[in-house]
Amino acid sequence: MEKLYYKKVIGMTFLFIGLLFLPLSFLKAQSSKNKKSKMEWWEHDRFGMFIHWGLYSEAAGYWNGKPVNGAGEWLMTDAHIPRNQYAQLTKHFDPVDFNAAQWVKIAKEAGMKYIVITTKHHDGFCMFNTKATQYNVVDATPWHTDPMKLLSEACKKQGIKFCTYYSIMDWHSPFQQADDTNAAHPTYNPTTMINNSEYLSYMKEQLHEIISQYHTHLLWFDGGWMKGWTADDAHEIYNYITGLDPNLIVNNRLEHEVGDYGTPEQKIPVRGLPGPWETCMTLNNTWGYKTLDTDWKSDTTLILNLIHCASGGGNFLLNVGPTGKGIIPQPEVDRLLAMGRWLKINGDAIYGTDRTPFHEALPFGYATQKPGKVFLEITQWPSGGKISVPMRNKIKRAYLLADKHDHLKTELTSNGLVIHLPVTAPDPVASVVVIEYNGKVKTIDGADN
Ligand code: FHN
Repeated sequence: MEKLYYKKVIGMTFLFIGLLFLPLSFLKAQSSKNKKSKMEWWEHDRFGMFIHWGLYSEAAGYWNGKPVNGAGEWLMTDAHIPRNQYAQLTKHFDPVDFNAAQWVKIAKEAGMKYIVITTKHHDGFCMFNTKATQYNVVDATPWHTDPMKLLSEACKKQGIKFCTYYSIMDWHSPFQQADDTNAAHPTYNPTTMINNSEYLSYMKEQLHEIISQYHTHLLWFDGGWMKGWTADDAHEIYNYITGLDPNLIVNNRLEHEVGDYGTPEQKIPVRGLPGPWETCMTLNNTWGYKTLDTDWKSDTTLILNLIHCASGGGNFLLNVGPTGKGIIPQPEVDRLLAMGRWLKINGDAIYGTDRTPFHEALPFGYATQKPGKVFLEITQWPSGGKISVPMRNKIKRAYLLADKHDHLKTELTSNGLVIHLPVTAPDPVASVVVIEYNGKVKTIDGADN
Protein backbone atom coordinates (compact mmCIF):
# COMPACT_ATOMS: atom_id res chain seq x y z
CA MET A 1 0.00 0.00 0.00
CA GLU A 2 2.77 2.35 1.08
CA LYS A 3 4.75 1.62 -2.13
CA LEU A 4 1.74 2.49 -4.27
CA TYR A 5 1.37 5.79 -2.38
CA TYR A 6 5.00 6.77 -3.04
CA LYS A 7 4.70 5.75 -6.73
CA LYS A 8 1.67 8.05 -7.04
CA VAL A 9 3.52 10.95 -5.32
CA ILE A 10 6.56 10.51 -7.61
CA GLY A 11 4.32 10.26 -10.67
CA MET A 12 2.38 13.40 -9.70
CA THR A 13 5.66 15.26 -9.09
CA PHE A 14 7.02 14.40 -12.56
CA LEU A 15 3.66 15.33 -14.10
CA PHE A 16 3.71 18.71 -12.29
CA ILE A 17 7.30 19.46 -13.41
CA GLY A 18 6.41 18.43 -16.96
CA LEU A 19 3.40 20.77 -16.95
CA LEU A 20 5.66 23.55 -15.66
CA PHE A 21 8.16 23.08 -18.45
CA LEU A 22 5.53 22.62 -21.16
CA PRO A 23 4.61 26.34 -21.36
CA LEU A 24 8.30 27.33 -21.29
CA SER A 25 9.22 24.96 -24.13
CA PHE A 26 6.05 25.96 -25.99
CA LEU A 27 6.90 29.64 -25.62
CA LYS A 28 10.47 28.95 -26.76
CA ALA A 29 9.22 27.07 -29.83
CA GLN A 30 6.76 29.88 -30.61
CA SER A 31 9.45 32.52 -30.24
CA SER A 32 11.80 30.67 -32.58
CA LYS A 33 8.92 30.19 -35.07
CA ASN A 34 8.13 33.91 -34.93
CA LYS A 35 11.80 34.80 -35.39
CA LYS A 36 12.04 32.55 -38.47
CA SER A 37 8.89 33.98 -40.03
CA LYS A 38 9.77 37.64 -39.33
CA MET A 39 13.21 37.12 -40.93
CA GLU A 40 11.81 35.55 -44.14
CA TRP A 41 11.64 38.75 -46.25
CA TRP A 42 15.09 39.82 -45.04
CA GLU A 43 16.73 36.45 -45.78
CA HIS A 44 15.03 36.42 -49.20
CA ASP A 45 16.09 39.96 -50.17
CA ARG A 46 19.87 39.48 -49.63
CA PHE A 47 20.94 42.99 -50.75
CA GLY A 48 20.40 46.35 -49.00
CA MET A 49 21.58 49.96 -49.06
CA PHE A 50 23.26 51.38 -45.94
CA ILE A 51 23.08 55.20 -45.71
CA HIS A 52 25.28 57.21 -43.35
CA TRP A 53 23.97 60.77 -43.41
CA GLY A 54 24.26 63.45 -40.71
CA LEU A 55 25.98 66.68 -39.66
CA TYR A 56 29.35 65.03 -40.43
CA SER A 57 28.26 64.87 -44.11
CA GLU A 58 28.28 68.67 -44.18
CA ALA A 59 31.81 68.74 -42.71
CA ALA A 60 32.88 66.23 -45.42
CA GLY A 61 36.00 65.19 -43.53
CA TYR A 62 37.30 68.68 -42.80
CA TRP A 63 37.47 70.77 -39.60
CA ASN A 64 38.66 74.40 -39.45
CA GLY A 65 39.61 74.06 -43.11
CA LYS A 66 41.93 71.11 -42.52
CA PRO A 67 41.36 67.47 -43.55
CA VAL A 68 40.83 65.09 -40.60
CA ASN A 69 42.05 61.48 -40.67
CA GLY A 70 39.51 58.74 -39.98
CA ALA A 71 35.98 57.92 -41.11
CA GLY A 72 33.80 60.90 -42.00
CA GLU A 73 31.20 60.14 -39.34
CA TRP A 74 33.90 60.01 -36.61
CA LEU A 75 34.92 63.64 -37.20
CA MET A 76 33.72 64.85 -33.76
CA THR A 77 36.05 62.51 -31.87
CA ASP A 78 38.88 62.35 -34.43
CA ALA A 79 39.16 66.15 -34.49
CA HIS A 80 38.52 66.36 -30.69
CA ILE A 81 35.71 68.87 -31.20
CA PRO A 82 33.91 70.15 -28.06
CA ARG A 83 30.16 69.45 -28.19
CA ASN A 84 29.05 73.06 -28.54
CA GLN A 85 31.50 73.70 -31.40
CA TYR A 86 30.45 70.54 -33.29
CA ALA A 87 26.80 71.60 -32.83
CA GLN A 88 27.54 74.74 -34.88
CA LEU A 89 27.32 72.47 -37.93
CA THR A 90 23.52 72.53 -37.48
CA LYS A 91 23.54 76.13 -38.73
CA HIS A 92 24.95 74.99 -42.09
CA PHE A 93 22.96 71.77 -42.60
CA ASP A 94 20.59 72.67 -45.43
CA PRO A 95 20.42 69.75 -47.95
CA VAL A 96 18.64 71.62 -50.70
CA ASP A 97 19.37 68.84 -53.22
CA PHE A 98 17.89 66.04 -51.10
CA ASN A 99 15.37 63.96 -53.05
CA ALA A 100 14.00 60.94 -51.20
CA ALA A 101 12.36 59.45 -54.30
CA GLN A 102 15.66 59.71 -56.19
CA TRP A 103 17.63 57.97 -53.41
CA VAL A 104 15.10 55.12 -53.30
CA LYS A 105 15.09 54.88 -57.10
CA ILE A 106 18.87 54.46 -57.08
CA ALA A 107 18.59 51.70 -54.48
CA LYS A 108 15.89 49.98 -56.53
CA GLU A 109 17.83 50.21 -59.80
CA ALA A 110 20.83 48.75 -57.97
CA GLY A 111 18.71 45.72 -57.11
CA MET A 112 18.68 46.63 -53.41
CA LYS A 113 15.55 45.56 -51.56
CA TYR A 114 15.91 47.44 -48.27
CA ILE A 115 17.48 50.65 -46.95
CA VAL A 116 19.08 51.11 -43.51
CA ILE A 117 19.65 54.79 -42.70
CA THR A 118 21.28 56.48 -39.70
CA THR A 119 18.62 58.13 -37.54
CA LYS A 120 21.29 58.95 -34.93
CA HIS A 121 24.98 58.15 -35.23
CA HIS A 122 27.57 58.34 -32.42
CA ASP A 123 27.62 62.17 -32.63
CA GLY A 124 24.14 62.15 -31.09
CA PHE A 125 22.55 64.39 -33.71
CA CYS A 126 19.03 63.17 -34.52
CA MET A 127 18.22 63.00 -38.22
CA PHE A 128 14.52 62.55 -37.43
CA ASN A 129 11.61 64.39 -35.84
CA THR A 130 11.94 63.77 -32.10
CA LYS A 131 10.39 65.35 -29.03
CA ALA A 132 13.16 63.93 -26.82
CA THR A 133 15.68 66.64 -27.74
CA GLN A 134 15.92 69.87 -29.72
CA TYR A 135 19.21 68.54 -31.18
CA ASN A 136 17.49 67.27 -34.29
CA VAL A 137 17.26 68.03 -37.98
CA VAL A 138 13.75 69.55 -37.84
CA ASP A 139 14.30 71.92 -34.90
CA ALA A 140 18.03 72.71 -35.07
CA THR A 141 18.73 73.29 -38.78
CA PRO A 142 17.57 75.89 -41.35
CA TRP A 143 16.19 72.93 -43.38
CA HIS A 144 13.42 72.20 -40.81
CA THR A 145 12.60 68.94 -42.65
CA ASP A 146 12.21 65.31 -41.51
CA PRO A 147 14.13 63.16 -44.04
CA MET A 148 13.00 59.92 -42.37
CA LYS A 149 9.36 60.76 -43.06
CA LEU A 150 10.12 61.49 -46.71
CA LEU A 151 12.31 58.38 -47.13
CA SER A 152 9.92 55.98 -45.38
CA GLU A 153 7.09 57.25 -47.61
CA ALA A 154 9.25 56.93 -50.75
CA CYS A 155 10.27 53.40 -49.74
CA LYS A 156 6.64 52.40 -49.23
CA LYS A 157 5.69 53.89 -52.61
CA GLN A 158 8.52 52.09 -54.47
CA GLY A 159 8.29 48.76 -52.63
CA ILE A 160 11.58 48.98 -50.72
CA LYS A 161 11.74 48.08 -46.99
CA PHE A 162 12.60 51.10 -44.80
CA CYS A 163 14.98 50.24 -41.94
CA THR A 164 16.86 52.36 -39.41
CA TYR A 165 20.26 52.57 -37.72
CA TYR A 166 20.50 53.89 -34.15
CA SER A 167 23.72 54.39 -32.17
CA ILE A 168 23.65 53.46 -28.48
CA MET A 169 26.85 55.42 -27.92
CA ASP A 170 25.98 59.14 -27.95
CA TRP A 171 28.73 61.74 -27.86
CA HIS A 172 26.21 64.55 -27.17
CA SER A 173 24.21 62.91 -24.38
CA PRO A 174 24.35 64.35 -20.84
CA PHE A 175 24.01 60.74 -19.64
CA GLN A 176 27.25 59.61 -21.26
CA GLN A 177 30.75 60.90 -20.55
CA ALA A 178 33.54 61.31 -23.09
CA ASP A 179 36.53 59.01 -22.76
CA ASP A 180 38.87 62.01 -22.39
CA THR A 181 36.90 64.85 -20.81
CA ASN A 182 39.51 67.49 -21.64
CA ALA A 183 37.01 70.28 -22.35
CA ALA A 184 39.11 71.94 -25.06
CA HIS A 185 40.29 68.69 -26.69
CA PRO A 186 37.88 65.86 -25.86
CA THR A 187 38.03 62.31 -27.18
CA TYR A 188 34.61 60.69 -27.03
CA ASN A 189 35.01 57.07 -28.07
CA PRO A 190 34.26 55.00 -26.04
CA THR A 191 31.91 56.96 -23.84
CA THR A 192 31.00 55.80 -20.35
CA MET A 193 27.37 55.57 -19.25
CA ILE A 194 26.83 57.87 -16.27
CA ASN A 195 23.09 57.37 -15.92
CA ASN A 196 21.71 54.13 -17.39
CA SER A 197 18.07 54.64 -16.43
CA GLU A 198 17.91 58.21 -17.78
CA TYR A 199 19.60 57.19 -21.03
CA LEU A 200 17.40 54.10 -21.44
CA SER A 201 14.31 56.31 -21.04
CA TYR A 202 15.69 58.65 -23.72
CA MET A 203 16.41 55.69 -26.01
CA LYS A 204 12.96 54.19 -25.48
CA GLU A 205 11.23 57.49 -26.23
CA GLN A 206 13.18 57.85 -29.48
CA LEU A 207 12.82 54.20 -30.53
CA HIS A 208 9.08 54.48 -29.97
CA GLU A 209 9.07 57.56 -32.25
CA ILE A 210 11.13 55.78 -34.93
CA ILE A 211 8.91 52.70 -34.88
CA SER A 212 5.58 54.55 -34.72
CA GLN A 213 6.41 57.48 -37.04
CA TYR A 214 8.29 55.61 -39.78
CA HIS A 215 7.23 51.95 -39.39
CA THR A 216 10.82 50.79 -39.65
CA HIS A 217 11.15 47.07 -40.48
CA LEU A 218 14.53 46.64 -38.79
CA LEU A 219 16.63 48.32 -36.12
CA TRP A 220 20.35 48.32 -36.80
CA PHE A 221 21.99 49.17 -33.45
CA ASP A 222 25.62 50.21 -33.15
CA GLY A 223 28.04 51.62 -30.57
CA GLY A 224 27.20 49.04 -27.91
CA TRP A 225 30.89 48.72 -27.07
CA MET A 226 30.67 51.86 -24.88
CA LYS A 227 31.42 51.39 -21.17
CA GLY A 228 28.51 50.74 -18.85
CA TRP A 229 26.11 49.36 -21.46
CA THR A 230 24.93 46.19 -19.73
CA ALA A 231 23.31 42.91 -20.75
CA ASP A 232 20.22 43.99 -18.81
CA ASP A 233 20.10 47.19 -20.88
CA ALA A 234 20.38 45.16 -24.08
CA HIS A 235 17.60 42.76 -23.10
CA GLU A 236 15.41 45.64 -21.87
CA ILE A 237 15.67 47.47 -25.19
CA TYR A 238 15.21 44.28 -27.28
CA ASN A 239 12.10 43.30 -25.32
CA TYR A 240 10.75 46.87 -25.44
CA ILE A 241 11.01 47.33 -29.21
CA THR A 242 9.87 43.81 -30.14
CA GLY A 243 6.99 44.38 -27.74
CA LEU A 244 6.04 47.44 -29.80
CA ASP A 245 6.38 45.42 -33.03
CA PRO A 246 6.87 41.60 -32.85
CA ASN A 247 7.90 41.58 -36.52
CA LEU A 248 10.74 44.03 -35.95
CA ILE A 249 14.12 42.55 -36.91
CA VAL A 250 17.03 43.56 -34.66
CA ASN A 251 20.74 43.11 -35.45
CA ASN A 252 23.24 41.76 -32.91
CA ARG A 253 24.78 45.10 -31.95
CA LEU A 254 22.75 45.59 -28.80
CA GLU A 255 25.66 43.26 -27.86
CA HIS A 256 25.51 40.67 -25.00
CA GLU A 257 24.32 37.96 -27.48
CA VAL A 258 21.04 39.79 -27.98
CA GLY A 259 19.57 40.15 -31.47
CA ASP A 260 18.46 38.27 -34.57
CA TYR A 261 21.48 38.20 -36.89
CA GLY A 262 25.24 38.66 -37.13
CA THR A 263 26.92 41.74 -38.61
CA PRO A 264 30.47 41.13 -39.91
CA GLU A 265 31.83 44.46 -41.05
CA GLN A 266 34.06 45.26 -44.06
CA LYS A 267 34.74 41.55 -44.49
CA ILE A 268 32.95 38.44 -45.75
CA PRO A 269 33.27 35.25 -43.67
CA VAL A 270 34.89 32.84 -46.15
CA ARG A 271 32.41 30.02 -45.53
CA GLY A 272 29.57 32.20 -44.24
CA LEU A 273 28.28 32.07 -40.66
CA PRO A 274 25.76 29.70 -39.06
CA GLY A 275 22.35 31.36 -38.90
CA PRO A 276 21.33 34.69 -40.47
CA TRP A 277 24.10 37.23 -41.06
CA GLU A 278 24.84 40.36 -43.09
CA THR A 279 28.16 41.87 -44.14
CA CYS A 280 28.12 45.67 -44.15
CA MET A 281 30.70 47.42 -46.33
CA THR A 282 31.70 50.81 -47.68
CA LEU A 283 32.18 51.62 -51.36
CA ASN A 284 35.39 53.48 -50.44
CA ASN A 285 36.83 53.60 -46.89
CA THR A 286 34.41 55.90 -45.07
CA TRP A 287 30.77 55.49 -44.06
CA GLY A 288 30.01 59.21 -43.78
CA TYR A 289 30.87 61.43 -46.75
CA LYS A 290 34.47 62.62 -47.12
CA THR A 291 35.48 64.68 -50.14
CA LEU A 292 38.99 63.27 -50.12
CA ASP A 293 38.08 59.57 -50.02
CA THR A 294 37.93 58.50 -53.65
CA ASP A 295 39.29 55.00 -53.08
CA TRP A 296 36.31 53.33 -54.76
CA LYS A 297 35.89 49.55 -55.02
CA SER A 298 35.40 48.29 -58.59
CA ASP A 299 32.10 47.06 -60.03
CA THR A 300 33.68 43.60 -60.29
CA THR A 301 34.71 43.52 -56.63
CA LEU A 302 31.25 44.62 -55.52
CA ILE A 303 29.39 42.04 -57.65
CA LEU A 304 31.73 39.28 -56.41
CA ASN A 305 31.20 40.43 -52.81
CA LEU A 306 27.43 40.16 -53.22
CA ILE A 307 27.74 36.66 -54.71
CA HIS A 308 30.18 35.60 -51.97
CA CYS A 309 27.74 36.75 -49.27
CA ALA A 310 24.79 34.93 -50.86
CA SER A 311 26.82 31.73 -51.35
CA GLY A 312 27.50 31.79 -47.60
CA GLY A 313 23.81 32.32 -46.81
CA GLY A 314 24.34 35.98 -45.93
CA ASN A 315 23.13 39.44 -46.90
CA PHE A 316 25.19 42.31 -48.29
CA LEU A 317 24.53 45.81 -46.89
CA LEU A 318 26.44 48.24 -49.10
CA ASN A 319 26.92 51.81 -47.87
CA VAL A 320 26.47 55.19 -49.54
CA GLY A 321 27.53 58.44 -47.89
CA PRO A 322 25.47 61.33 -49.28
CA THR A 323 26.91 64.87 -49.22
CA GLY A 324 25.68 67.57 -46.86
CA LYS A 325 23.54 68.88 -49.71
CA GLY A 326 21.81 65.48 -50.06
CA ILE A 327 23.53 64.10 -53.15
CA ILE A 328 24.70 60.48 -53.38
CA PRO A 329 28.17 60.84 -54.99
CA GLN A 330 28.15 59.84 -58.68
CA PRO A 331 30.98 57.26 -58.34
CA GLU A 332 28.72 55.47 -55.82
CA VAL A 333 25.69 55.67 -58.11
CA ASP A 334 27.71 54.35 -61.09
CA ARG A 335 28.84 51.26 -59.15
CA LEU A 336 25.38 50.56 -57.76
CA LEU A 337 23.83 50.74 -61.24
CA ALA A 338 26.46 48.30 -62.56
CA MET A 339 25.41 45.87 -59.81
CA GLY A 340 21.79 46.43 -60.78
CA ARG A 341 22.54 45.54 -64.41
CA TRP A 342 24.13 42.25 -63.30
CA LEU A 343 21.22 41.47 -61.00
CA LYS A 344 18.66 42.23 -63.73
CA ILE A 345 19.96 39.15 -65.60
CA ASN A 346 21.21 37.01 -62.67
CA GLY A 347 19.02 38.03 -59.72
CA ASP A 348 17.37 34.58 -59.62
CA ALA A 349 20.71 33.21 -58.40
CA ILE A 350 20.75 35.65 -55.44
CA TYR A 351 17.25 36.58 -54.23
CA GLY A 352 15.48 33.87 -52.25
CA THR A 353 18.45 31.50 -52.40
CA ASP A 354 20.14 29.54 -49.65
CA ARG A 355 23.86 28.96 -49.07
CA THR A 356 25.90 26.64 -51.28
CA PRO A 357 25.12 22.92 -50.96
CA PHE A 358 28.80 22.06 -51.36
CA HIS A 359 31.18 21.61 -48.44
CA GLU A 360 34.29 22.78 -50.23
CA ALA A 361 35.03 25.96 -52.17
CA LEU A 362 34.54 25.58 -55.95
CA PRO A 363 37.59 26.21 -58.17
CA PHE A 364 35.56 28.11 -60.75
CA GLY A 365 33.42 30.34 -58.51
CA TYR A 366 30.50 30.11 -56.10
CA ALA A 367 27.15 28.34 -55.69
CA THR A 368 23.75 29.14 -54.27
CA GLN A 369 20.61 27.04 -54.26
CA LYS A 370 16.84 26.89 -54.25
CA PRO A 371 14.73 23.72 -53.94
CA GLY A 372 15.43 21.70 -57.11
CA LYS A 373 18.01 24.16 -58.45
CA VAL A 374 21.70 24.81 -57.95
CA PHE A 375 23.07 28.09 -59.30
CA LEU A 376 26.77 28.16 -60.18
CA GLU A 377 28.20 31.68 -60.31
CA ILE A 378 31.22 31.07 -62.55
CA THR A 379 33.89 33.72 -62.06
CA GLN A 380 36.77 31.76 -63.65
CA TRP A 381 35.51 30.75 -67.09
CA PRO A 382 37.29 27.47 -68.02
CA SER A 383 39.59 27.52 -71.04
CA GLY A 384 38.98 23.79 -71.49
CA GLY A 385 35.26 24.39 -72.11
CA LYS A 386 33.96 22.38 -69.14
CA ILE A 387 33.64 22.36 -65.35
CA SER A 388 33.25 19.53 -62.87
CA VAL A 389 30.66 20.02 -60.13
CA PRO A 390 30.98 17.92 -56.92
CA MET A 391 27.47 16.47 -57.17
CA ARG A 392 26.34 12.97 -58.16
CA ASN A 393 22.67 13.60 -58.97
CA LYS A 394 21.14 12.43 -62.25
CA ILE A 395 19.97 15.92 -63.26
CA LYS A 396 17.03 17.12 -65.35
CA ARG A 397 18.86 19.85 -67.25
CA ALA A 398 21.58 22.49 -67.08
CA TYR A 399 21.54 25.87 -68.82
CA LEU A 400 22.94 29.40 -68.72
CA LEU A 401 20.67 31.74 -66.74
CA ALA A 402 21.35 34.29 -69.50
CA ASP A 403 20.13 31.84 -72.17
CA LYS A 404 17.65 29.38 -70.63
CA HIS A 405 16.67 27.72 -73.90
CA ASP A 406 20.14 26.47 -74.76
CA HIS A 407 20.55 23.32 -72.63
CA LEU A 408 24.17 22.45 -71.89
CA LYS A 409 25.71 19.00 -72.49
CA THR A 410 26.41 17.21 -69.18
CA GLU A 411 27.81 13.85 -68.12
CA LEU A 412 27.95 12.13 -64.74
CA THR A 413 31.45 10.84 -63.89
CA SER A 414 33.11 9.42 -60.78
CA ASN A 415 34.42 12.94 -60.14
CA GLY A 416 30.98 14.48 -60.26
CA LEU A 417 28.86 16.26 -62.84
CA VAL A 418 30.75 17.55 -65.88
CA ILE A 419 29.08 20.50 -67.65
CA HIS A 420 30.24 21.57 -71.11
CA LEU A 421 30.28 25.35 -71.56
CA PRO A 422 30.38 27.69 -74.57
CA VAL A 423 33.75 29.21 -75.43
CA THR A 424 32.74 32.72 -74.33
CA ALA A 425 31.35 33.61 -70.92
CA PRO A 426 28.03 35.51 -71.13
CA ASP A 427 29.20 37.93 -68.42
CA PRO A 428 32.70 39.35 -67.86
CA VAL A 429 32.37 39.23 -64.05
CA ALA A 430 30.23 36.18 -63.20
CA SER A 431 28.11 33.96 -65.47
CA VAL A 432 25.43 31.76 -63.92
CA VAL A 433 24.78 28.12 -64.85
CA VAL A 434 21.57 26.60 -63.48
CA ILE A 435 21.35 22.88 -62.67
CA GLU A 436 17.83 21.50 -62.23
CA TYR A 437 17.39 18.18 -60.44
CA ASN A 438 14.88 16.17 -58.41
CA GLY A 439 15.15 15.48 -54.69
CA LYS A 440 18.18 16.61 -52.71
CA VAL A 441 21.69 17.52 -53.82
CA LYS A 442 23.93 14.47 -53.47
CA THR A 443 27.50 15.71 -53.10
CA ILE A 444 30.39 13.45 -54.13
CA ASP A 445 31.63 13.35 -50.55
CA GLY A 446 28.55 11.27 -49.88
CA ALA A 447 26.50 13.82 -47.95
CA ASP A 448 22.92 14.62 -48.93
CA ASN A 449 21.76 18.23 -48.74
O1 FHN B 1 31.65 53.26 -35.51
C1 FHN B 1 30.70 52.80 -36.45
C2 FHN B 1 31.01 53.31 -37.82
O2 FHN B 1 31.01 54.71 -37.82
C3 FHN B 1 29.97 52.77 -38.80
O3 FHN B 1 28.68 53.24 -38.46
C4 FHN B 1 30.02 51.25 -38.78
C5 FHN B 1 28.96 50.68 -39.71
O4 FHN B 1 28.79 49.33 -39.42
N1 FHN B 1 29.74 50.79 -37.42
C6 FHN B 1 30.65 51.27 -36.41
C7 FHN B 1 32.02 50.64 -36.54
O5 FHN B 1 31.87 49.25 -36.36
